[in-house]
Amino acid sequence: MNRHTRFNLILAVILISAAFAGPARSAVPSGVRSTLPNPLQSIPGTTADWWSAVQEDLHLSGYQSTRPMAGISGLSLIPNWGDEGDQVGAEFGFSVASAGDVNGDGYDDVIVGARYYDYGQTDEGAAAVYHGSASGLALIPNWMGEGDQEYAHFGSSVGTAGDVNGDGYDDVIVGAPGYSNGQDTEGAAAVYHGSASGLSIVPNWGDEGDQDDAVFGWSVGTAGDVNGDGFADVIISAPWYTNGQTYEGAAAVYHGSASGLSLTPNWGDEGDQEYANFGYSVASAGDVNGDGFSDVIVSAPNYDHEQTDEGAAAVYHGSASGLSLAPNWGDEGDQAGAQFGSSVGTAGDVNGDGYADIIVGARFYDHGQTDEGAAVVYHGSASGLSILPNWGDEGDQDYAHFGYSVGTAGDVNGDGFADVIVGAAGYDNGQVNEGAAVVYHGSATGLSLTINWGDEGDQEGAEFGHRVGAAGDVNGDGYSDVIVGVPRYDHGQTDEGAAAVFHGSGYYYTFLPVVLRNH
Ligand SMILES: [Ca+2]
Ligand SMILES: [Ca+2]
Ligand SMILES: [Ca+2]
Ligand SMILES: [Ca+2]
Repeated sequence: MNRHTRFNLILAVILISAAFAGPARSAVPSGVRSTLPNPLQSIPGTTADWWSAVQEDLHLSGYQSTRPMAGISGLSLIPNWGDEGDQVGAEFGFSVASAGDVNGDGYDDVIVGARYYDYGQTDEGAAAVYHGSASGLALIPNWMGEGDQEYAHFGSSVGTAGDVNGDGYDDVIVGAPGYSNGQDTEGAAAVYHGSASGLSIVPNWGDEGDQDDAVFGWSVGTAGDVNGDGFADVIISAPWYTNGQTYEGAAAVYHGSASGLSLTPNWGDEGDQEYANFGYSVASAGDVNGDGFSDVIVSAPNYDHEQTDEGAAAVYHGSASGLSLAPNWGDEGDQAGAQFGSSVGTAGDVNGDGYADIIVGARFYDHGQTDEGAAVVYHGSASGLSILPNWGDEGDQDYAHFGYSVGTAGDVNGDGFADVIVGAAGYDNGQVNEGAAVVYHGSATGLSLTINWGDEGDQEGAEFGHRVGAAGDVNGDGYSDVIVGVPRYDHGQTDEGAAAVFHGSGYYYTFLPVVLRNH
């Protein structure tokens, strides 16, 4: 990373409240299906230890390959792009996401957060955006923003905001949950508009938690277009918000318009239970009921309903007037301490029926192994999401924390069915807590029962897969790409962190890499 721009927050506002009707229904399924094996060994022709093979051996701090390297249909087996924090303890890659297409050139761009980055202020945090091109992502950031306040932790969460002002350029959103401006650790979030030349240097919109320890901005992202007005909306959480119950948590949605996001929330809900941490993970759910309005998903991983900290997730449907005031769907972990909802997201449309599906992680789920973790997918329909999961998988290793991160992968193999990606930040396979990420392909009958792609951190404590997500299509070849965060990666600096992007494809590749050097 390098390049520095200033970050100043626009002010204030409050979180709306409404009742969070505790979701009901069944649980994480009793782990059918495959395991989290040695992902690399399950794929023919794999070269393990990608990072040492590609990055360390080439002594690169950033690199970009012009062609997919060895691989099979779907994602490349080694990264096509990577960058590092280059600062001790920066934790670059703590958050990663598609930035959408911020400069409107037809190539999707990515955003990476480094929550403890210092550049004038200790642990102010930073976020960096890299533009896509026919040859893949830029070697150095095209844009960078910082917290400019000690311990603001800017970049703890990042995401595309969608196109909130409808100008044809996607916008980005960044959370700074440690930000203080009148209230200690109230937290803040900022949105930057895209343009033909890229993102604005200064934020175009911002809001704060306005309550001590609310930690507003912990989770941020596009909400899709919940009211169908053609402008994208955003969702932001404050999982330690208190309004009757200590640290119940809250989430808020702001509608877009030709002039940008609303200055006050258009929708909000709360956990209504002490320490539920409602809003720990928030995301667009896609359009799960196919009515043309985007829906959202919000989790409360410490929600109790017969089991302590079993966790819950709730989905709210969009409409011409915005999101429903009460959840239209919900489910729970049904196991003490499972933390169902530790991560949530749209799964895309994994079975191609025209209804978006969702994915939920439960990082401490046990089913044979302690804290192995699990992830489950629910299919959408005209009446909304399935009551029971349609797919699930588990870590099958003590403390693997499978489901630590979850999300759509886009369509990495171009078969018309969306695929999903799951991170297991605590996975061990030679190195303790190296972490792993795996992808499952969609089909007319839903997700694959076995893993179609996987990779590992190959360094003790690297936590590969701490965050995972679709990268969009960064090289414009028609196949979706994915991004993986490795926030504890060391390569010259302890815990500097790294991020890696893998390109999708519909072919079998046997090319040797062509690498452009950064230094
Ligand atoms: Ca672009
Ligand atoms: Ca825009
Ligand atoms: Ca909908
Ligand atoms: Ca579907």
